[in-house]
Amino acid sequence: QQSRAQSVAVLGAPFSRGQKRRGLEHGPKVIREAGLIERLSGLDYSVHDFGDLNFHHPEKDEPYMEVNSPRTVGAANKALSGAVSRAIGAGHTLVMLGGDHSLAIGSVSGHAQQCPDLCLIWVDAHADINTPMTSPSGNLHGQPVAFMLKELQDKMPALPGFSWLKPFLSARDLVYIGLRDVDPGEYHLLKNLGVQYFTMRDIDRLGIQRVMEATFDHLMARKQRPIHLSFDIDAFDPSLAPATGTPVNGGLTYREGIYLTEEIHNTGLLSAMDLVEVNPVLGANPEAVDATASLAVDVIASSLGQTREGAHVSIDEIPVAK
Ligand code: HAR
Ligand code: MN
Ligand code: MN
Ligand code: MN
Repeated sequence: QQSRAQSVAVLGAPFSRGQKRRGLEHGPKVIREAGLIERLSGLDYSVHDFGDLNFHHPEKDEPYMEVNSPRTVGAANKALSGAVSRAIGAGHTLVMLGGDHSLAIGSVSGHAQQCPDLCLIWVDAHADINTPMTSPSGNLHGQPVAFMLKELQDKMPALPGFSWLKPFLSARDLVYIGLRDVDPGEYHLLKNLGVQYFTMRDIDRLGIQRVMEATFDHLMARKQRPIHLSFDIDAFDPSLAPATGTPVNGGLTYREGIYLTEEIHNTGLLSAMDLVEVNPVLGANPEAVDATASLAVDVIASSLGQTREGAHVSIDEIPVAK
């Protein structure tokens, strides 16, 4: 346990075209301003801030079928995938700051390039597994998981902007936690593929401790493997994370969220994580934005070893009195 990687890479992805509202492109900035780098440095890591990616937006990007901005989202994720793959290949534990959740396509695929046996823990109010044909909104941030799954290959149209991507993940290598707003097509897919998921109702029934035990039992049954944690801030209750685009009542408490991330750290297997959907433009006031950004920092720090118990920086002995 506690096999702590010595270096963390932080990569900002100021991108919002996986959905229709403005503001998510400022996510990385407000999460940094909430003190992320200082907090991680305090955990005994060498922190490499890779800055923010500079996304090139194609000028004309007509919807394809009902899907909005496919070329823009595809190109951004291709760039992100390469950057994530390089950072993980260089030995860093990767933290990706979104941006909208369509960015998980690039983040998880880049991670999988280096770690083909990774597993994915998706913490979210939403399942984000719509295909372009089942999506009620046409927004790609509601679809990233569908692009990853091998089992859905023949359900996916050839979207412009995505020819670089091959599905790379099996449904059995994925666990959801926090679901409470699942579309009919998504529910069908989850059941049909036999995906392991824990809704907020399951957390009510079992408690977060047993949910985490069952998550690791499911993913590590055959062998230990690297974890990708994709954390959508809207998994939290909107009272804690108000500055986000699709809040849903009845979300994770602060303590459930922190317990979840502490347990992920305790596996010693976290290899990369996303923190997405922090939208400072949608906070009702500056306090709402600060609360959401500071919660994001707590989630990241806890995933990387900040504990409520203490001792996240080890000292050798108590200084003697002078
Ligand atoms: N399920 C809906 C759709 O596909 C809304 C999901 C998007 N919201 C998110 N993703 N924040 O987690 O459009
Ligand atoms: Mn999401
Ligand atoms: Mn969500
Ligand atoms: Mn402390």
